[in-house]
Amino acid sequence: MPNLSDQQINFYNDNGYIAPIDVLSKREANEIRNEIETIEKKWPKALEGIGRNYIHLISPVFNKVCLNTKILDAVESIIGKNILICGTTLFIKNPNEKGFVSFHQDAKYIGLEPHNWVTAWIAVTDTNEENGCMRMWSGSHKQKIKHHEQKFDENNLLTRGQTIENVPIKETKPIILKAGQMSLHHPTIVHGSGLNRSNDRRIGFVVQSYIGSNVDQVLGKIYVQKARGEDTHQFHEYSNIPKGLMIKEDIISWNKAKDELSKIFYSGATKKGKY
Ligand SMILES: O=C(O)CCC(=O)C(=O)O
Repeated sequence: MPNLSDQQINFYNDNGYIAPIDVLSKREANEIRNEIETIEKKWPKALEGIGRNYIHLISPVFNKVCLNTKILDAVESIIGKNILICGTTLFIKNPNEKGFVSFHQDAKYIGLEPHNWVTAWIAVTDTNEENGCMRMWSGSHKQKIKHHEQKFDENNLLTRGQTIENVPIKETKPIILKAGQMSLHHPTIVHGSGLNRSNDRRIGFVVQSYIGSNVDQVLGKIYVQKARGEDTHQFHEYSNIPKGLMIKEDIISWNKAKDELSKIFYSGATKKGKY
C-alpha cells in the first residue's frame, strides 16, 4: 500500500527528492554493516570496483532489504504498484580517504527509459554534512538532462567522473539521515556529495533503482527481481535469489550481471577508476 502522504508526494514532485523516511531499525542497519564487513574480511577484493554493485544477488541480508515493505510502500507512492529491482550499489566513504561524488543526474548514464523509476538511498550509518552526505539541487529534476564533463578523478565514486559544472552549492540541500532512514530521489535531479571528514565510515546501500515494469534498459542489459505487482512488459531477464552468502552458483550470476553493468557504466570511458 502506498504510504507517502500527499504532502510528501508534493514535496517530491516539487523538489525531486524526499527524506528522511524511517525504514529500518538501528539493529537492521547494523546487521547490514556487519554483512559488509564480514564480506570485506573473508573476501577482501569482492566489493571493490564493479563489485560494489548487485550485492543483493550474493547476500540474503541485502536481498531482504530490497523487499522491505516500508521501502516498497514509499516507492509505490511514486512509481506505482508494478515494481522491479534493477540494481543495487554500495556507496562507502571511508575516513581518511578522499572519496566524493561529483554532481550528476543518474538518468544521464543509466539507460533506464522512461523515467518511471526512483532511487532509494538507505543509510547504513548516520550520514550528515561532516561525513559527506548527498546534496540535492532542489527542483533541478524539472530541467533537461545537462551536459556532463568526463572529469576522471581516482577519488570520484562515479565510474567515469561524470560532472555537471557550476552547480550553485549554496542552493543544494544536505540529505541528513540517521542509520535506518532513507531518501528517495528522481532520475533527473542534480546531486552529489563531498568528503567524509569524520572518524567513521559513511555507508549508503542504494537500490539503483526501483523501476516500474514499463521501464526498459536502452543502453545494455540488466538483471531484475520482482519486488511487487506484475511484470507487465517483461523487458528484462530475471536474476537468481541468493540462497546464502557468496554461494558458488550465485557468484556465477553475480559475475554475469556485473559484466553487463560494466558495459553500461564504462561505455565510452577512456579510463577505469577504482570504484
Ligand atoms: O552516496 C553518495 O554520496 C551519492 C550516491 C548517488 O549518487 C546516488 O545514489 O545516485
